Amino acid sequence: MKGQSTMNSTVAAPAVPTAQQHAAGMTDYVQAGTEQALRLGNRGPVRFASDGKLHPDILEAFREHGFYVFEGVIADAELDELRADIDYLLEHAPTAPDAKLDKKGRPAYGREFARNPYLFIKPLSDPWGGTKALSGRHPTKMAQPLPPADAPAEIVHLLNGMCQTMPSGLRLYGHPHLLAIAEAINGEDFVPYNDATFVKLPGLGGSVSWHQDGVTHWDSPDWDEGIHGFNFQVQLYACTARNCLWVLPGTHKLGRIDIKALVAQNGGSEQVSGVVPLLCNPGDVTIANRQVVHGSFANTSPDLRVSLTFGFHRRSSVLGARGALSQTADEVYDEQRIFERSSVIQVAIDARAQRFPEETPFVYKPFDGQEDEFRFDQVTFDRVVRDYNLKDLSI
Ligand SMILES: O=C(O)CCC(=O)C(=O)O
Repeated sequence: MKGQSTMNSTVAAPAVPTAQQHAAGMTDYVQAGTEQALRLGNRGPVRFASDGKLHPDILEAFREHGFYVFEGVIADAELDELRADIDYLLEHAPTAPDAKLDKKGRPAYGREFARNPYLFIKPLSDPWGGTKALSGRHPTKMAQPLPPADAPAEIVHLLNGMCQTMPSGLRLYGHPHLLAIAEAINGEDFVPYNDATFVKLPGLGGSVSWHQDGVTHWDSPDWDEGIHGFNFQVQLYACTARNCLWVLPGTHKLGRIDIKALVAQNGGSEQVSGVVPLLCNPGDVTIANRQVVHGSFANTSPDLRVSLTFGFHRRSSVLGARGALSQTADEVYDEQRIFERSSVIQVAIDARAQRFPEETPFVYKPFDGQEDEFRFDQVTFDRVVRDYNLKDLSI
């Protein structure tokens, strides 16, 4: 139905913008958000204090705003390996969600994995906004500009399972600075959450509607700002205000936010006020509290964004919790489940040590003394890493 008829008038539904109109409509918003983001002062290189722990100033800024941008974390050589592995996955993707072949007629990559490595969407669409998907945590819909006439019917939006689909992804999972950050935030016995790589193709990439990530612990008597953990995003390309993730600073401390009301107060516009873009150069890494309100717009810019996104929790948030999001409610995260999923970190540390022998490996305390049982080789990969994401610890 195009418009809503009343006794005296017809109210036209908002016109669907073309990609060019959508991009033009973001110009002022992008500029204001960029200026505000750069004023916050929560960005810089990873720094450690004299005790070897993450610098307390960084933790304080993260706790205040709910996110932080670490500059220049991933060295160029490692970035090249990550980009090459992503290119391989995109090059060998099935031509459609259920297709068996890739665009060159070869068997599509990854059909042997229990969880499909690829999630497809329609170009410039918002797959989750206003739906019940993912526990209904995206209550409003973003604008879905008209894709160009020659756009493919479906494009890759997410890549799942970087520890098994990308050798460089497994090694990244063992990065000593990233794991030191996870330890500083969630304690020595920190545990993994999940991973998903957002691919925002130039002029085609979809949006992620405003949401908070956590779904299980909002009413917990132990609720606090860190109970739903945090996510890293490792950025393989520059993130501009037009293609990047935006967050509403400080909202991780406020409990569950009424996102419908937030958008309604904004006249129904997706361009919510007060949110800021996570501007990055290639090799920068962001952390975002999973409770902070965040989202991203349809990518009507000419720039590709690839964000390897993976999170960590406090062990206490997960132990005894039931499955949510990608996991089913009949799963209970007991000691064994946590041990098995966490052992991927230990294998990743060893895979990394074999590739970068000059680096000092991270010591993951829950596996201190058990390293030899988790040395990276094909047998261990098949035992520990293959289909590891069936055991994600989503809350
Ligand atoms: O990177 C994006 O565009 C969305 C990321 C996101 O929503 C998330 O990690 O929960």
